[in-house]
Amino acid sequence: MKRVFSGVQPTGNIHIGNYLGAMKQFVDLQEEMDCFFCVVDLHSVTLPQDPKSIYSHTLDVASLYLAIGIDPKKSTIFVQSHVPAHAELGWLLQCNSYMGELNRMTQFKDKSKGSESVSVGLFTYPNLMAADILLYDTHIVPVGNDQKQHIELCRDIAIRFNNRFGETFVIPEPQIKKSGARIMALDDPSKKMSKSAENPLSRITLMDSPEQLKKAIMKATTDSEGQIRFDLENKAGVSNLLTIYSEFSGMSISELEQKYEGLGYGALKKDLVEVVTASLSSIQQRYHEIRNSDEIRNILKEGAEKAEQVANITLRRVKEKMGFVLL
Ligand code: AQP
Repeated sequence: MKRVFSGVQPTGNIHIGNYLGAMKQFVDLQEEMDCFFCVVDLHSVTLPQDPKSIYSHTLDVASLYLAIGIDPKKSTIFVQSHVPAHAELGWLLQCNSYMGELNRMTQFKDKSKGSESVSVGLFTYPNLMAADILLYDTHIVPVGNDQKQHIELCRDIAIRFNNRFGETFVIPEPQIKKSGARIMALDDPSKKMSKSAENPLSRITLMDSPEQLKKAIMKATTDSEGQIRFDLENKAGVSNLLTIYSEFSGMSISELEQKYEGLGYGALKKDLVEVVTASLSSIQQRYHEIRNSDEIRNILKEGAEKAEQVANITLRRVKEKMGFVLL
């Protein structure tokens, strides 16, 4: 059976970009593959974080995994820092990768831009991410478009390691959706929707009330043309709204273009508010049932035990190949 690994950082409220680009795929994949879904808390401290916020967002993300339909009987749900092998393999992979290749990572350039002091962890983030993936002999990594470059680096590191030390790692493939893999910010469709963007109206989070999401959608940047058609280059804002609408409703973009022919942006936005509100309300209901129950901690404990068993076998194999004395 093929293996799947993916993770979400507890760096803020999960937005519809995280959901449509990555998490929604997790639910389908668990039916046919052996899935490991992680809350990647060690990644979240690569930028300064409030400890209270990491604590609560870690439990939020885990609860959302369940609320969107990930079944802990079918998939392994766990927290990265509960499995020490991630940090250990991360170090070994740092020693098997080069400054030059990490320097080319666009996420590092974007996230370090304008900061006076940048953590070493932000620079070596791709090594930890490679460790996350490679520890589980992962075949498929479902992610949004922004993680494509990191997965390519993970593959390069794994292939190089296999060539140097002999067959050790499974070489993973990214799974990036054709539509919805890069949901753009509502206030500025030239930027991707992000948890940490300053303007809360730039995103819709899975926990937004109907009033909050209505405000963000009705204020979303469009253009002055007034025609509802998909054109990424010239109409990025409208195209983004059509993508979100299509992903939540299941209607194709061309069906939507026909439906709104001759109508204005107000009509499109008003209907989109309804579609998104309806989709999020069932997730929110289940989330509130789970978030404050004991169930979530038990699931994370079982998940960590299962993940650790698999991860430790891979880590031992790596250390053996590299010449470490094993007891
Ligand atoms: N805008 C997006 N559209 C589609 N997919 C997206 N993802 C992130 N943003 C979008 C995908 O969501 C998964 C989890 O992301 P992450 O927690 O690793 O965070 P990130 O990629 O660094 O982006 P965020 O959510 O905006 O967080 P911050 O603000 O902390 O950087 C990944 O599969 C990602 O591709």
